[in-house]
Amino acid sequence: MLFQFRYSGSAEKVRRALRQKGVPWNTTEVEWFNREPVERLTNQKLVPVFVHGSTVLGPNSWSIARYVEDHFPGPSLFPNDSTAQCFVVNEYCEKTLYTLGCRAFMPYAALLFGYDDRIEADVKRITGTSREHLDRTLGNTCDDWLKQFEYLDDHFRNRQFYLGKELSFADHAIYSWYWFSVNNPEFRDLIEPKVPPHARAWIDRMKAWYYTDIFAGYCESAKCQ
Ligand SMILES: N[C@@H](CCC(=O)N[C@@H](CS)C(=O)NCC(=O)O)C(=O)O
Repeated sequence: MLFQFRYSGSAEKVRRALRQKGVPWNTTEVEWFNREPVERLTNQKLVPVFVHGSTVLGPNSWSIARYVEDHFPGPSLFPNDSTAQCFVVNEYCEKTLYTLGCRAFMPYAALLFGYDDRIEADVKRITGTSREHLDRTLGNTCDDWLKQFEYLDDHFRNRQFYLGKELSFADHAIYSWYWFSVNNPEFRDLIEPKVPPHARAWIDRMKAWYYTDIFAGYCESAKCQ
């Protein structure tokens, strides 16, 4: 069972890891303003949390991925001895790309969470600034994302996936924060025409392999088997 916000980039990483391992799963959707199900279980308010039998993991997508790798058969999330490489990439994603993702997505959050006075405080806590400022500086956020793609574009010129020929958790880690960002339609319209071609091709491959549409319902285990 995966406790998630369906729009969370960290939850998307976990869904993709489960999908790669061929593990069927169920989800419990946690409401932004009522986190009781996850609090009851873990005494804290963040997702993703993964429950397998009596094991409760999270809120940390890396530790969930490690557990899934060790407890289920199926293609490795860390092929060819790449655990350390994937770890380093994931750390970069959880800092740099997470920050950019929140700047891109949070101006749109109220529309998804439902408007509530508490949203301003949450946006401030998570991004350090106001929704209005994030909206006004969405173009800068787009430029900062494109800077990440400058190197990645070159990297993907001759590689199908981050490590080369094989899909790994590094792909899920990078892609999931891009996916999170472009769930804000205004941000998507800004960045999509500008993503350089090799990065674009990689995004399209990631998207074709697995896609969570947060507006048309989200991944159910049935769809992922
Ligand atoms: N960053 C952790 C997960 C913990 C976390 O930051 N969770 C975010 C989901 S994107 C969250 O629950 N945010 C809600 C909040 O800050 O109120 C990971 O590596 O997976």
